[in-house]
Amino acid sequence: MITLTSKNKMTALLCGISFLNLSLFALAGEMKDANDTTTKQDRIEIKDFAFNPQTITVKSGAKVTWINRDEEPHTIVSVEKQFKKSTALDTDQEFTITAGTPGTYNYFCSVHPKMTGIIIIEK
Ligand SMILES: [Cu+2]
Repeated sequence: MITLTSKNKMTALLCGISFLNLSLFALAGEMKDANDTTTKQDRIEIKDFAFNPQTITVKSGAKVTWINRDEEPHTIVSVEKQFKKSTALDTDQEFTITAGTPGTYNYFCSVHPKMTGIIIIEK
């Protein structure tokens, strides 16, 4: 049985702290990795009542993600109902679809129908 002297307690505490730091580093590393994978995704930012980029070309099977950077809610609705429409996206909320059959997909925001965008899906 080991009795903790105050020096030992300090060492134990320091070990605890460095362990915590290590896990924080590990966590930060994982978060960075996660960000790296998201940058590989095709992202469309919704800002100032517009889709940016307005036209995007992606490969079939790729994920397309919209993120709302406005304070207003926006939706993503396929003109010809080629994909499931989104719910109203709040600020910083995302919506992702997987690009399917190659073709041209027009979409708009049902809250502000003047907001339109195009996804071109290639093979
Ligand atoms: Cu909108």
